[in-house]
Amino acid sequence: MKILTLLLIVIAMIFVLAACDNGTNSNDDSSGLIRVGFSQCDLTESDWRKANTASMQESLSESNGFSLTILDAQNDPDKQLADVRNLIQQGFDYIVIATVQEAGWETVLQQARDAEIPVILVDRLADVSEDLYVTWVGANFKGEGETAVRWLQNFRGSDVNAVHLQGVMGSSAQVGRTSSFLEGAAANGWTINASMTANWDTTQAMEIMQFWLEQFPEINVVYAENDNMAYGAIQAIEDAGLKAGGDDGITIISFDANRRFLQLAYDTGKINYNVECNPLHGPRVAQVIQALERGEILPKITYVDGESFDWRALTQEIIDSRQY
Ligand code: GYE
Repeated sequence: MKILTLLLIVIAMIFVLAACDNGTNSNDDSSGLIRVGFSQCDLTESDWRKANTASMQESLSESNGFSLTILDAQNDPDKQLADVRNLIQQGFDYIVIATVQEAGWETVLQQARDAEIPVILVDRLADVSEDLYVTWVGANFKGEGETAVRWLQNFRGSDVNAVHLQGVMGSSAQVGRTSSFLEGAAANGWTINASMTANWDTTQAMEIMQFWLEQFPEINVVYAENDNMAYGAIQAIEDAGLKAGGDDGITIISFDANRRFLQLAYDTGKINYNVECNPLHGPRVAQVIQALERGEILPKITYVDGESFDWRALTQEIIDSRQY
């Protein structure tokens, strides 16, 4: 009789233990770390992106209580969707995404919601209903473009005969910076001879600029949507025996304000105006996750501020103080 009673107790205990572990929550992390899956649009696309990734790794570290997994979409929108589905299947506690493109996210973000995994958008937006992500941390790209347009108005007035190097088409930074430039050109009667994507890349920008310099000999402005493309345009301009920047060269407008390009502007004047876009999103994302862990409700948008730099106002002290 005693054996039967003992057996019944053991069976009962097995059922009780099974009920405690619902088995579906693969978020259980024995280390007690918060598991974060980060889908980065492209690890190597630009100086800005490398700084952005490093910031995420530094903030979402084990010493800060996180276990971070980063997947590189290599600027392939389809791969990024597959990467995020992979993160959903692995049952991360949070999924962070810097989208390659704003379009195409409705289905996969609904799958994340169905899996009860909060999604945080960083840097780039997704064209979906707001209930599919917890919050977005990034810069006001349209505002950045408006800042550049205002400076160009002051510097050149109506005398703008431009070419326009765009980032990856459909990415939030490209969408915002492009729309402001097109609106500014229309309002000021500026000529934009051509707009084309160089995918944030120096070599692609140099090749496109070489072609444009042959097609449009009167170019006096390059509007480049990031530093790496501005640098490619400068190389093409100088290879053609022309002057980039300064008071009397082809005016170069850029975005991101990475340290090494501010140094170039300070040393040589080759980038006339640079609008900062802060890539150091790691601390903000860590704060967002910790707030969510405390059950706090967050605003849908958290803009990060940036400065802008006229080459004539730069100092070595400003450059040395830059974090990226
Ligand atoms: O300007 C570019 C990067 O989304 C703000 O992407 C970011 C942009 C940045 O590759 O350099």
